[in-house]
Order: sequence, then C-alpha cells, then structure tokens
Amino acid sequence: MRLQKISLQLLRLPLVRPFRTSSSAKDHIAHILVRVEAASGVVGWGECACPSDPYYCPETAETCWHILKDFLAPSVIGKDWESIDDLVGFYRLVKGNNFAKAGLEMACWDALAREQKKPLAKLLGGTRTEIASGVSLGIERDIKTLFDLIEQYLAEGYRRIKLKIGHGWDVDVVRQVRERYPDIPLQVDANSAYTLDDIEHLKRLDDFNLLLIEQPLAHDDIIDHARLQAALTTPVCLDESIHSVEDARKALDLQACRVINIKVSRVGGLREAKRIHDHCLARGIPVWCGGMHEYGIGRAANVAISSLPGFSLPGDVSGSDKYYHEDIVEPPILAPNGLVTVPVEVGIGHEPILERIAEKSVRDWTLEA
Ligand code: OSB
Ligand code: MG
Repeated sequence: MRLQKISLQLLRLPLVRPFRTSSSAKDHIAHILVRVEAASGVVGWGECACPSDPYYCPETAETCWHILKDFLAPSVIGKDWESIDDLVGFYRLVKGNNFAKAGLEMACWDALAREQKKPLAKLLGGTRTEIASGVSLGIERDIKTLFDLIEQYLAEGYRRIKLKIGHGWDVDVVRQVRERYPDIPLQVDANSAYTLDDIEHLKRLDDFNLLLIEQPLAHDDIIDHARLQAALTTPVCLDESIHSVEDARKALDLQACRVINIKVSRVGGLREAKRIHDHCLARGIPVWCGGMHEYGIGRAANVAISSLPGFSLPGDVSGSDKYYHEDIVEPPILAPNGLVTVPVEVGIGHEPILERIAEKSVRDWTLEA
C-alpha cells in the first residue's frame, strides 16, 4: 500500500454530560480525525483521541496536530508498505507522542482491512462476536446524582460500573454505592490522585469487593504501585503508567498490578495494544479496553480490539449515546443490554458521516504525495 493523501480534521463535539475526574473536567471533546487515501483509491479513517489539556497525559490535541503534520504524516507519505510493522518502522525515531501515532496507525489499519476486504476485528485476530460493555462515571456534585446515573445505566443493561474517585470523593461514596448495590460488578479509577502516604486510607477500599482500583498513584510510576499492591487485597490496574508491551512486562514483573487497562491511543495504536494483549494473555493477566470519550471511529477500533480473547473484563466501551447526541459514524455504536456487536463489515465496520464531520470541523490540513 502507498498513501497518496493524508488529511487531518480537528472536530469539536459537546458531551451529553460534563465529565470530571480527579485530574480534569470537560464538557466538550475535540479530537483529530485522520483520513488516509492509498494510491489504489482505498480510504481509511483513524481518530486521535487525545484530551485538549495535559492533565491525563503529557500530550494535547495541539501537540498531536503538530506531531502528525510535521513528523508522522511526512514520514509515511508516498512510501510503500505491506504490513503495519513496516508502517510503524517509518516513524520509529519519533519518541512518545502515542496518541498522535495511534490516530494515523488506526487509519492505516482501517485502510488495510478494507483493501483485504476483512473486518478490522478479524484482521487483529478477534474471536468474540459481541463485547461486554461497562460505564465510567465521573465525580458528581452529590451522591444522589451519582445514584441516578448508576440506576439509569444498570437499567440500560451495562455490565459493570466504574466510579471516578479522588480526595473527598472516595471511601464514603464507594461504601454508599456498595450498600445500595451489593452485587454489581464495581471498580474505581483514581487517575493518579494518591501517594504512598494514603496507603492506610486506600486499604479501606478492600472492604467493598471491587474488581480493581485503577491508577491510584502517579501517572508515571510502577515502583510505588508495587508497594501499594502488596498492601491491598483489591487488584491494582494500571492505566496512565503503561505505554508499551515493555512497560506492561516490567509492571507485571514488579507485581505493580494484577490487571491492565489497554487504551489503543495511550499505547500508540492497535499494533501495540495487541502486543500488550498477547503478553498478558500468555501470563494469565486479564485486560480490558479503556476509553477516551472516543467518537465513532476511535470507538469502533476499541470494539475491534476488545474482540480479542484476553479482553475478559467489561471495558469502558459504552454506546456512543452515553457521550454524544449525534456521533459521526453510521450505524451508531450502541450497547443494547450492555453488549456491543462486533461488526462483520469490512474495516472498522462503520462509515463516517461526511457532512456532519465537515459541519463539526474547526480546522483541517492535507498532505499529498
Ligand atoms: O482514566 O479512563 C480514564 C476519560 C478521560 C481521561 C481518562 C479516563 C477517562 C475515562 C472515560 O474513564 C472512559 C470512557 O471513554 O468512557
Ligand atoms: Mg483510567
């Protein structure tokens, strides 16, 4: 395959409901769409699901734009490649910037799957026909609001609830939720709010039969997480700290966690996501697919990777109606009864709605060979 044309569009969509974590708050999402067009005419779409602010990870939508426009797109344009391994080799000297890489790589996977007339899930080695869906609930203004949301999503059939926690919104909130819902699959995500000084406090979470506690300590740590994991019975799950299969191997060797959240964008794309999956599967470590409020394109890629056999826990891959009144693909991605069907159509299995994309676009750029 040879890419003749690479286009970027920065979109801005309002969220159905503002979302707050221990590290950030947002009421709209601005993601970059990447469209690649091969010499053969085949087209692929990707999404760079990076936050606009550097509060989750060091990248922002603007750094992604810069890296895509000035380094990644120029490194691959007009070059011949047959596999994604070849493709990533063209930009192997670019350090980090995983969200930017993931957007371009995703578009190339979609193009490759369309060229081979295969569903992306099949090309990745997926085996599931449907995936179990959970929801991630932000820090709310009061417990009543949170209860109402939990009620709504359980009624819609979602398979597990994840609560964002942070100082002032943790043990008491989890206790109240657990008392009200003694049996639901429940987990928490601290987005790196705590330090080892909080060990005694975090140990109190062991009373609530949680599936896991996600990223309790610093975004770049695996050492202190190993000390914390040794002190907790609840499994620690790493999110922010894992950027590659090498990070996953080291974290597991150190016993810093017992579960890994795989986010396609955080690890630089589907290829690395699959490598982490394969590594964890071989070691008997459960993984699940995290989300970054993806639009339909990134969400479809999340569905595809979640179809791999090691994704044994429900992910944050909810229906797009949880986030957006109007998404940018058709058919929309939905999770009736808490299950998302893995598409059997070629590529990501969903088509971009070009008029809506144009309407929501606030900036664009194109490179041609
Ligand atoms: O830590 O998983 C996270 C959203 C933005 C930044 C970080 C996180 C999240 C989510 C949202 O939890 C998950 C979703 O897309 O539903
Ligand atoms: Mg997280």
